[in-house]
Amino acid sequence: MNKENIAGIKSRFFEDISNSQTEKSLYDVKVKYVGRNGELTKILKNLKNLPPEERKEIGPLANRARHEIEKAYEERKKELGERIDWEKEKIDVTLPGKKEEIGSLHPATLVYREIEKIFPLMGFEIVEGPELETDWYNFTSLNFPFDHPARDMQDTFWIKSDKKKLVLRTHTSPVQVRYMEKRKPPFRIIVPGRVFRNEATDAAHEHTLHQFEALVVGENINVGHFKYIAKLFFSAFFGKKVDIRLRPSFFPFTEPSFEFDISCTVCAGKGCPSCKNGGWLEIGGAGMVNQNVFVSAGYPRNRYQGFAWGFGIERLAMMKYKIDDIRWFESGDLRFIKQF
Ligand code: FA5
Repeated sequence: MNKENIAGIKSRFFEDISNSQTEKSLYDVKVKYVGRNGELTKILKNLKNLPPEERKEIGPLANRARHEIEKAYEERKKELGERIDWEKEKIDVTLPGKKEEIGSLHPATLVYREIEKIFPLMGFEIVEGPELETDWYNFTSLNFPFDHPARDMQDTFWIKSDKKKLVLRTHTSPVQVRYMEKRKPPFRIIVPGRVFRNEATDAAHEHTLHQFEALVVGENINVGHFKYIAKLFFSAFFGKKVDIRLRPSFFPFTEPSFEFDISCTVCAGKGCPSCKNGGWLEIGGAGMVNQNVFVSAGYPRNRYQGFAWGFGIERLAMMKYKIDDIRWFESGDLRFIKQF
């Protein structure tokens, strides 16, 4: 056992590790020299059998060699770890790509966007209001008397609350008073939004639906303005000339009140299955703002006049995209949504 042996072990070890290309073979080299039965380990184990003089000389050399070997092993291991494994990195450019699913807009959203595009061109501001409303804004400020059966017109989801009487708004009309409290006429606004009705659903009725309200107020606004704006909007929306028809109706917050129909967009008023042969399609309610509503908002009685309407967005989408059942809208059924 001598110094040359140790120097030889070291140089063979360094050669072996520089030839190792994987962590596994590197580890095998380490075991070969400093493992339990490794070449250097054997020398270290044998130190105790050496004469004291030799032990003094060989001991520090062998220990230093072990440290050097372990340190070199760690460095080489790190080096191999940082190397790019080209085998693993290879890509097969002939494989088909991953298909990205692209979503589509819900038909109610499409109608929203259309409304929000057309009305600003006619000088309308788009306004929003809360879906959870107080009894005051949803009913009382709109001239619904407390004990009047008119409140039953819109079956209501009442919310349990200690403070104010709260409802899921049954229409977009509460935004009328909310807006007028803050602004003075003249103005033109559109209020799109979600509303809720506690009613049995069928092909034409949902519990959760969308409406869009219009409110135009000034000193000389009349029914003619209403008819003109509505006709412009529907012609732009359907991309064809649309006629309109008003029928007498009742809403507590308008006087006079109308039901609003447009000529059938399928048969142009001649009569077909879409309009049940009547030639007209029902769109929503409208009327001249009742003076009591202006008073609720803090305006003087009889100073201003205005018109308002509330139309169903799903009903419009059904006409535009020929959808046969309103329940598709809230169904979450992708087969339906993907068609738009
Ligand atoms: C109203 O909601 C009034 N706020 C409209 C109004 C506004 C009148 C301003 C005058 C002035 P009505 O309950 O009729 O009215 O609803 C208006 C429209 O909303 C209906 O014509 C219909 O298009 C739609 N709508 C109402 N209830 C449902 C429902 N359950 N499912 C689908 N659409 C509905």
